[in-house]
Amino acid sequence: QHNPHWWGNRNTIVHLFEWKWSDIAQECESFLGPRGFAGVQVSPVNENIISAGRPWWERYQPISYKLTTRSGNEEEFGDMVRRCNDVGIRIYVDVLLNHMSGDFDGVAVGTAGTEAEPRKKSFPGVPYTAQDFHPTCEITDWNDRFQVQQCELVGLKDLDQSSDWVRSKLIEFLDHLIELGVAGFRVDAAKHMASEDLEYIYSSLSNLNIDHGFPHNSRPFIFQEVIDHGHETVSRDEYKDLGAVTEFRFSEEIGNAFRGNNALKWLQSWGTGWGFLPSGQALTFVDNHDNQRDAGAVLNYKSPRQYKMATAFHLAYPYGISRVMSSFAFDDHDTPPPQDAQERIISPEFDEDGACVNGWICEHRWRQIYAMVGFKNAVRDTEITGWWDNGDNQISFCRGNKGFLAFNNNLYDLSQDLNTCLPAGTYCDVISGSLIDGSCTGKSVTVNENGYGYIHIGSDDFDGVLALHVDAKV
Ligand code: AAO
Repeated sequence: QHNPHWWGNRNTIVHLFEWKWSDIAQECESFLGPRGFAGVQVSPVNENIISAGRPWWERYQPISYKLTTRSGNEEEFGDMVRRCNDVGIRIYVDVLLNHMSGDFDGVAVGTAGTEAEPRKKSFPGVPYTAQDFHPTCEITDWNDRFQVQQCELVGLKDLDQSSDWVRSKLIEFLDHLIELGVAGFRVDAAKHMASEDLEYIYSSLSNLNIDHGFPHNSRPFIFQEVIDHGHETVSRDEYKDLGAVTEFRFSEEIGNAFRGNNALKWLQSWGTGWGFLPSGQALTFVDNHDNQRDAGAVLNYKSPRQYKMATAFHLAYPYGISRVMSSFAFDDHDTPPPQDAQERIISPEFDEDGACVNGWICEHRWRQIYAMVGFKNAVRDTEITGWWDNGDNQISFCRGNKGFLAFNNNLYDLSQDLNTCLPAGTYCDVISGSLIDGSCTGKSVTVNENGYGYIHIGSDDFDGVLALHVDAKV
């Protein structure tokens, strides 16, 4: 279940973290479709506990499988899926199969009005009772398989996926989403469930809904959140044959490189050469909604110059199933998404350049990022050729004869003739501008008969990357 079921030459998933369904439907039609995105990962869809201050993470504490959250209700969800599929954008849902909510004093009320008593492991909205859960224990040793898979991840009531009842409820929930037209699932906390149980669940799912344009016998795309930095008892290898796996080493290493802790020249062997999973099994990202909140090597929108360079490399180098993060602004781990005085999530608003202005960051609407989504589509199925580097932090490479990229992460200029591998002509740099009415609004590069062009990236240029491709030829 490794096929993401993309349309045509599309290639990139965007995580519209905490967006409302009606806004995503609109975004599919007005932006994602026209810009050639392939799919959207959406926040959890089923009812969750209500936490004080409405932190984003309350959505990782389910109460029932009713499809009502702060993102919208079932009708709005169904409308979004249909409208996105109609313009070739697939929907992948973040699903919580590992657990229900954590402790709550007294009777908790969820986002659909369902009551539960998490402390007693009583969730009548499903229904689940204490016998559907593993006995309570705490994870203290992350290398103890029993604790990781049978104790409670941060105190969240841990479902027993070996039980027939739990399996049947999870399959019913996922099948309901398939019926509504989704293309697949991000499986939260997959490492905390036995792979045999997941295998049973995945293989029991319905085929994708042909009424939404999926071919007969299409299996749901599965990507599993398994954090494995290489020293874990429960490893990514137990899951990779069941579906794709989030490749956290990619995120960490790309952050290291573009923060300047590792020379860019080493990226020539990027991919499996770095110990990453085979390309078709790896779900790749510069940052995700968890590690963008951690201090460390991982880059996020708060370091925009490096972040855009890392994203350009991510989308230009042919490795992995790419996902771009689209965030809301945060100060700390618990910052809620943009919301009004009644704690309703608010819709993104855009300035004249299409950038988000009211608390949403919308990295996917940054020209340097959506232009690379277009680049990835334009060069699909080509190989890396013509690698060049200066022995340090200046690199360039071609994607067949369809695209060319150069990076300068040194504190001095890159200025020289380089092999772009492109047919002769003038190309717009899609990072500094666009091709509009036959001319470039940013830099342009003239390529000669031998495929060479003069490339300049000043150390104080706004962006440290330059990208050319055949769809932006003057
Ligand atoms: C909230 C409160 C808690 C409270 C709880 C229950 O914050 O204080 O106890 O409610 O009332 C999200 C939030 C949580 C939130 C939860 C529920 O992040 O703060 O708890 O919703 O509302 C592990 C799991 C991984 C998980 C990650 C957070 O393996 O699956 O923890 N991610 C998913 C989601 C996440 C969500 C949940 C799961 C729960 O993406 O958003 O939580 O549904 C090591 C381990 C990893 C482990 C990390 C934890 O990784 O290997 O397995 O992830 O630690 O930090 C280095 C190390 C590496 C380490 C890594 C950490 O690289 O080499 O080993 O750093 O980044």
